[in-house]
Amino acid sequence: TEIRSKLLEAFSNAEGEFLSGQKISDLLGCSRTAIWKHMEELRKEGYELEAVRRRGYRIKRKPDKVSGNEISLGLHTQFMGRNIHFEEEVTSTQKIAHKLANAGAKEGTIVIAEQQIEGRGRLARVWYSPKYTGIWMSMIIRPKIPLNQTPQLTLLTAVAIVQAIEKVTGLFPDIKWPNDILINGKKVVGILTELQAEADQVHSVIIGTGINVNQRREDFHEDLKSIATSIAAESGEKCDRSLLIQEILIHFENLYEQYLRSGFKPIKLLWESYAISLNKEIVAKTLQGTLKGKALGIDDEGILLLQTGEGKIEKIYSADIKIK
Ligand code: BTX
Repeated sequence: TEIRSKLLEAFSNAEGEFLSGQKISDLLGCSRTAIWKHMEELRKEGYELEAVRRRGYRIKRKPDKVSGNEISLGLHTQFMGRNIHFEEEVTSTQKIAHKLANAGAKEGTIVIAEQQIEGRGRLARVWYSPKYTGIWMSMIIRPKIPLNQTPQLTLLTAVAIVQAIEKVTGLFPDIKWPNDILINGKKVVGILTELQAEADQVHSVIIGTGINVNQRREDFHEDLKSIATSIAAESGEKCDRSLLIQEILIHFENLYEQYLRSGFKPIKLLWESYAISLNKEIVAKTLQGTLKGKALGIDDEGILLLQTGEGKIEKIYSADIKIK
């Protein structure tokens, strides 16, 4: 498998161009017969390969999977996704990420699965995560920021995902504070940010993202049909999940580095450009009760400001909101 990952790395660096058999065998330090065997294995796993006399090999298409190989091949990040923990089926990628974070996993480690059987949303709600059609991923990061700033990371993640979806699909998603991404008014993405922290020190932040990618409309549960959608259902085209993951990771990494350098201000501006709830009448359901008013915007911490009456502004830290 070490040869295998070196081989994929070589193809990744070649960016779709041909690699000669000689070059590969020099790089990997093994015979051309051995290389041919590895190429055969890749083909069996669903890679579409092309071999041309005198030019060599190239990968035409990756299989529609999200195991580590498909994500690593062509990934241009420094640290995001450089360690990938993949499992076919898990209870929840969040659970695994918490364990890995505890055990000292490096910043940028991601946990990804083809299916979750106990995928979860906020407040122990269920997140449907059916096999092969979505992106069920948790990212581990270790920012040195105060606890009260961590909600900003949810907003930053939302911006990264929207940018990635725009780039890969040409769709224009909207963000609904704090953690929903919608297309045509229906939810395609949910984000769950969890912390490992003590007193005022953040050890790790675990950002779970659930993205409906290739479900057909009829695949959604009866109770989700009216509120949820997928990228493919909206664009009419199947979407390459590993490509979308790569774009999310690179956009996230860029925004996150900017955030660590310059704070939340530049991210806030971007976030506002995608937000649909601003300056609208909304109903916010919080754990303390329901509030109605006009969403004025977010403050510099990422907290929603709700004007509930003449000169009265409430700060909303967490809620489900409905736009009237
Ligand atoms: P949330 O609490 O904002 O949203 C959960 C609500 O969304 C559910 O009550 C339901 O109404 C609706 N819902 C459930 N499944 C879906 C779906 N597939 N598409 C659209 N709407 C749905 C949002 O929580 C945060 C979700 C994070 C999911 C990721 S997946 C990877 C990681 N692992 C894990 O267990 N959770 C995160």
